[in-house]
Amino acid sequence: MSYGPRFKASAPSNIALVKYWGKLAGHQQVAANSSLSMTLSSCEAVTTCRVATEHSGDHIVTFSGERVTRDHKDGRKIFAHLDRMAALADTDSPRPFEVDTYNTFPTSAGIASSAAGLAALTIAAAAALKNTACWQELAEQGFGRPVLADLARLGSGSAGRSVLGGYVKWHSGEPTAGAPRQKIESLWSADHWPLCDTIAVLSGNEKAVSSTDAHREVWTSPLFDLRLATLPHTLRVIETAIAERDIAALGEAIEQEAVNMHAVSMTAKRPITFPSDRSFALMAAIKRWRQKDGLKVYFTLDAGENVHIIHEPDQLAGLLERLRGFAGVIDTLCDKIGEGPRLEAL
Ligand code: 2P0
Repeated sequence: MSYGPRFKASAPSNIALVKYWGKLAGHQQVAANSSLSMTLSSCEAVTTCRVATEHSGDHIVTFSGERVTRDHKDGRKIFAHLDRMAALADTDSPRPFEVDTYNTFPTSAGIASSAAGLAALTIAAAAALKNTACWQELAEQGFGRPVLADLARLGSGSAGRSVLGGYVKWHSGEPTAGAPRQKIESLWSADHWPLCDTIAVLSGNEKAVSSTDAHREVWTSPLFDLRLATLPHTLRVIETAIAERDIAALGEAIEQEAVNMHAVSMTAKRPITFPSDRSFALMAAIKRWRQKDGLKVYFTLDAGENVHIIHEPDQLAGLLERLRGFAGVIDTLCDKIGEGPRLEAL
């Protein structure tokens, strides 16, 4: 098989401050609610991609150094997304991609690996299709950031937010025939307020239930309607706190929002509890460190047991000192808000 030039996209993960939790029935990857995240810097997926010059054969995918197939658990979303991207080629019939991808952080443990992975894949595949690593040229050829974000969203909901940098909002809403895309936009760049996300890794293990499965269950929780009704207010509080760089207001709101999301899953008909005893112990300790020691740090959790701790940079040393002595913390990843993906030709 012969291939065109190779392109490399690096896309960071993101941490949701207002969570995407639940999808609207009857649509493809349309969120039940609007969400807001900060795009990170160093927890990222690095993906190289090139497209075949011929129209035969299947995609070739290497994930963390291992070849994966269409029916492999790590391959399914990737192959489905490559089929989607291949169908966007200017040519009559799709051409297969060759992809090599890895994450710079532990996968499936509460750090949004599919967000980073599907964002990087979307950008690298678009670059390969259009034979350019220039964002401007990509935009001129129909792959501007909003289009790339929306394509990534089809691969994995949270991936749409990782295509942009800074504080990113995904506006949910029933798609209409004239505007089938979801709007995903950066509300503030990273330098508006350079917050840190220090991730306490409590387990490097894969979680037992996937986010995609958990999304399906939310509708069976008696708390879900209440969540949807109160989220517009939560979003307003969090957006105002970011606009005013008010860490106490932001922190209190994101803690309540994270617990709200997990309460929905824990009260579903098939209950799912992502936080472990260690997560709950650390969440309690974070509140104690705040109340007793004046440390200005706040937790949030994704669909996993690891705890993300949001704070301003001057709190890092005090936080690390406490995390070092905390039972169950096996690693600490110090990340911060960043400007989003990078793209280069190899
Ligand atoms: C979020 N999460 O907003 C929420 C909070 C995890 C907890 O979006 O089925 O992997 O691929 O759209 O994006 C994780 O769900 O799910 C997620 P799919 P995804 O970041």
